[in-house]
Amino acid sequence: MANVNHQQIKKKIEELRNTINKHNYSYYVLDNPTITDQEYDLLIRELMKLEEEYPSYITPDSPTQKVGDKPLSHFEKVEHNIPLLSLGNAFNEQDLLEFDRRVRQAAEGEEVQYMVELKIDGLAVSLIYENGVFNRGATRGDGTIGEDVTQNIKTIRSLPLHLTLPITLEVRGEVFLPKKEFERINKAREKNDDPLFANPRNVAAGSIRQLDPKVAAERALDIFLYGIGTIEGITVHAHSEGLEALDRLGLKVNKERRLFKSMEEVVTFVQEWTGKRPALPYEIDGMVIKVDSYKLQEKLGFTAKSPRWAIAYKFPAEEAVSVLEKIEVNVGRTGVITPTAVLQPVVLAGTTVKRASLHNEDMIREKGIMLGDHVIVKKAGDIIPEIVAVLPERRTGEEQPYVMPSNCPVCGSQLVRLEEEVALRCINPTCSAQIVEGIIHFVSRDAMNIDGLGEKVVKQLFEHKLIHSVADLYSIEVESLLSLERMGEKSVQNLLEAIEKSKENSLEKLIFGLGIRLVGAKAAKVLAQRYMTIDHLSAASKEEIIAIDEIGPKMADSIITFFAKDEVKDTIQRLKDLGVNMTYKGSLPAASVDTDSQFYGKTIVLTGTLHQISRKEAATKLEELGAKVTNSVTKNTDMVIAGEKAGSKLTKAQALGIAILNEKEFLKELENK
Ligand code: 3B8
Repeated sequence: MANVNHQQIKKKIEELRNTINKHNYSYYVLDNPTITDQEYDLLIRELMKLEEEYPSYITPDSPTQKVGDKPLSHFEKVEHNIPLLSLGNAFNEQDLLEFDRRVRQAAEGEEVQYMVELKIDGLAVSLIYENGVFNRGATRGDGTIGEDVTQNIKTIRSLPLHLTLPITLEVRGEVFLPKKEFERINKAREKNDDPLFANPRNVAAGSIRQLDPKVAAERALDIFLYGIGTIEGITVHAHSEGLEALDRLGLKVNKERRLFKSMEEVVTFVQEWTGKRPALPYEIDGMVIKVDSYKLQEKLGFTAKSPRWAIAYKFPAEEAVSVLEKIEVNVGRTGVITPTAVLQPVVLAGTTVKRASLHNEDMIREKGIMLGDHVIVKKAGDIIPEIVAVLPERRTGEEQPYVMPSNCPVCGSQLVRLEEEVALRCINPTCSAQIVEGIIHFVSRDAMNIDGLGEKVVKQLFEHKLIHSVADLYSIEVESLLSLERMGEKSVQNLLEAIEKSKENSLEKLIFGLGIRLVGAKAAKVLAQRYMTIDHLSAASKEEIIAIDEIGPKMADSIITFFAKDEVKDTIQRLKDLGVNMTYKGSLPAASVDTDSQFYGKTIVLTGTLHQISRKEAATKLEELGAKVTNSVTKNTDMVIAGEKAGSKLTKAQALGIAILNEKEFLKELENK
């Protein structure tokens, strides 16, 4: 009896899944809903209820598994079987014609067909389906090693968790965030006073790399698949056939693709899209042109980084016209005054732009910018928008010249322009803007890394006079934190724990956090390794500091000036008294050995005659790079460098499957290290 029941339930679950999958496909892939949202919700809820009651029937490919699993502690690294390369770029028609010429040379007079696709501005991923079931999703990473982001990929609604055929396949595609979704997320963040995201691409990349898949699930990510890594069970001869196969398997393939027989037609098509791009519901940053025939692709092959059979045509950076409403000035951590243009909002490359950096006073003068001007705004890559030029022909006479303030907008003290600098600075060390920015820097990730202490909370604490300097962070009390707006008991507890934990940081984080002018995170580490304690560092002479390889005279000067200040001495003493660690805890660099070298730590045998370099020289170089050079080939040998007439050692290495470099390859590696 119970058995029969179970059979029925299993069947019911399977039916529900099939129905939901069909609707998912219609809705997310075909963009053609077949039921209402309410009806869909009912189906999902029914399935969830059954699965909750009978958890043994939950399968990894159930549509309910798209809402986000438990958080992970880290991402596993995965090695791509076939590297995920990136594309070479073309910026104009000429670059495309040059590409065409090289392709035709390889084609030797045979007909060439080009597939032209939209270049989705997202993040490249590799997906594996085993016997038709989604098995793993990974980021591109460096092309060879990526991260396993299966849990997050699974939350993408348009991605089927199983294919229409039980085949095994590795497929590549681009995860992206639709423009509408980007706007929805940013609106919500604005309401919450959370910092806004810069563009959809960043949100997509950030969401895929979230350890908590619920975050990814909440952001309606989408995906287009555009290439096959490996496929078993289906034979395809051309890229266009491959895309059709992906389409039939239920995967989302972009429809705006076309095949052409000449590059002239390609150029026309690409130009058409330059104009049509803003109307798309997602962002593209160019077009991809691919040789269609796999045979010709194979013949063309690859360079070190990209295929020779494909190229990315990059659209010129998008520009828009706006009106400069006013110029705001901000005081940075080092007192530098930066003017920011406040613009009438305009949509640029899918995002609304309201501000643009003006960098400094010189730039305002050089461009002849006046308040109220119509200006051309450009977004260069991911970076903050910039004002390219003003449109003087649109002036009405109402525009006003802009004069930089002569006094600090925060503390009111007179601004100065230091020698050889374009920037105006507030040099009042007690200027509250600088203090606040300094504290924000101190708690930031590469510095003391105090979780839960963002810009907002720091400003709040400062405004409520709960902190005046970084040292105050370590004597802050529970009650004062609880008195702040939007600070619950849980967040206060977490914050105090994070502050406490930061006391244990290794010295380089403190050095960086102190915000010594010109000392970045990297220099901070070098200093920490050289001096081991803050006391040694603060007592160092300029000559001694300059003697360090990575540090120049300007930085040395800045370090000396910094530690000579009374308020710095004071702060360090207070931090020390409050229990903040002042010693270096990391590893020391093995006397100038580059651990990144591919020879580092390897056991290497040199054999045969080398022509460009003597055996002895080669051995010395290898040892300098951290290798151990030995005489005989054994199973412990990692690599054999074989010159001319290499004999039995080479044969043995081949038999043992040991990596072998010839002289040319070896010299090339030495150059690259
Ligand atoms: C080879 C082919 C990289 C890509 C490629 O929409 C390669 O094809 C690639 F090495 O990155 N963003 C596309 C897109 C990206 C790539 C591609 N096709 N449509 C994209």
